[in-house]
Amino acid sequence: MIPTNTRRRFLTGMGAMAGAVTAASVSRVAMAALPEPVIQTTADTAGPLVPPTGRPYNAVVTLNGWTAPWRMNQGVKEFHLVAEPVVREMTPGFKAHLWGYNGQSPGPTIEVVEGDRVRIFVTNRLPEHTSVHWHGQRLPNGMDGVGGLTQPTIQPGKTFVYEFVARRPGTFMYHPHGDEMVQMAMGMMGFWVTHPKVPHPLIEEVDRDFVFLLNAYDIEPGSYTPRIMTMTDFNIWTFNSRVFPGIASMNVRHGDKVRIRVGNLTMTNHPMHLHGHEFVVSGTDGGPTPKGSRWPEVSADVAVGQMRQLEFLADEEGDWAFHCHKSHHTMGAMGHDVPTMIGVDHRGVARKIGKLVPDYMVMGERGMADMGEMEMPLPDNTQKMMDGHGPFGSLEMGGMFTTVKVRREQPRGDYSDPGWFRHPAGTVAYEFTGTLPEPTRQAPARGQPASAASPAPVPRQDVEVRVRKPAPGHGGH
Ligand SMILES: [Cu+2]
Repeated sequence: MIPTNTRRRFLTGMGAMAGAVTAASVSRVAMAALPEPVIQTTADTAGPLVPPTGRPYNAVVTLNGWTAPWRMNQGVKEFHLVAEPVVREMTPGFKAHLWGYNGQSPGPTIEVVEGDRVRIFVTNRLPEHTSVHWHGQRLPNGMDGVGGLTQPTIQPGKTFVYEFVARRPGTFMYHPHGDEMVQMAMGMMGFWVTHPKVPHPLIEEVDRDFVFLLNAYDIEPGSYTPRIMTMTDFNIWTFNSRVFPGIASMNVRHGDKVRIRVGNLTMTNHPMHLHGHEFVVSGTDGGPTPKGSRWPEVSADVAVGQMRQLEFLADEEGDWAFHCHKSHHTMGAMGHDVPTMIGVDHRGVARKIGKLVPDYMVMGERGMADMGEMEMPLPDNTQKMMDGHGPFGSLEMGGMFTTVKVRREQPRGDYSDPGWFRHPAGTVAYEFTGTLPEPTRQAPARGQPASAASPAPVPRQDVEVRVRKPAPGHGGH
């Protein structure tokens, strides 16, 4: 493991970041060498990396990530990626030992302009070989990064150079194509955005452009390193290797056009769902979608290996949930072989077991919502299940979940978190405190449709709970 405290803290603000890409500050000797790799030491969301030179564009913001600085070297944009073991804080109190690039997992977002000639140095500090595949790019075959097929793999300690022109504007990603099952299970991936060179008929200019990757890990409670052989039963579901409440909110100004670019490098699909607004899928990793193919949605499935651009007008104020609609993917670490206990009253049993096992607790007899509230002893370094809290209490979310915060007072270009929404008086769901009438239970008269029956009240019956009892025949024990 590379100790993070020995690393220079390169990035203290946008000024420092801009400095790293100013060619004038690089000496002639340094120009002949590789660009110095820039290492990120936090999982915070860095602001947009406004290009100091070249064509201006509206820079993207990577959720709980950052954008790789570059240097211009005789007309070529040079980047330096370092594949290495990293310690990733997935949420405060829970760290994972992953593999990534330049200090974090995922690696830095690479952001360029259509037509840019790009040179990427990749140094391998992993204990095994790797390669980098530039997912979705048009490029010479030998730059495609498939170890064994288009190049020899990059051995530990070696540096390879990839060079190509970013021909197609759009939404891309990068990941290894050498021992990729292990290396992606360990967190090796990153985002890539190519902005159009000139206004494009199918690529709208937006005010805010957020990017992140979907990833999943299998980390035993109390441990640090993902199990790499897991194929389907992951327990940590993340946006950019973060779990809610560790995932940053997407903070926008009321009336902003917003684009959210999502790529999926997990082993299953994720229906991404936005509250309070409708979006269109304006593009995929294959390019912008034709206008005639766009229809309003509030959920869009992102299948394995796919990328989607979701675009909408943020015209409703509030804190709007944005999450995977598979409920298991928003609730966090748990065993799934827990029996369903809803409706089973086992208080008496719990008291008896509690005398023998003081920490014993009953789970799930009224549903699982209690999990979000309770203080349960957990091993160190464990993602708490359903740990997120909001202004009205526990959110019972702990995975692929965040919010889009839409505010009138959010300044243009300001990405800072405005805090929780203050709802105007009379606009929050409230408790009804009057008396409840007895429910009317309809019994259709014989030979009559239910709608025609007079609403004769039916006496209330308690719900029957069937409890499986042990079969007889154990008398001999
Ligand atoms: Cu999901």
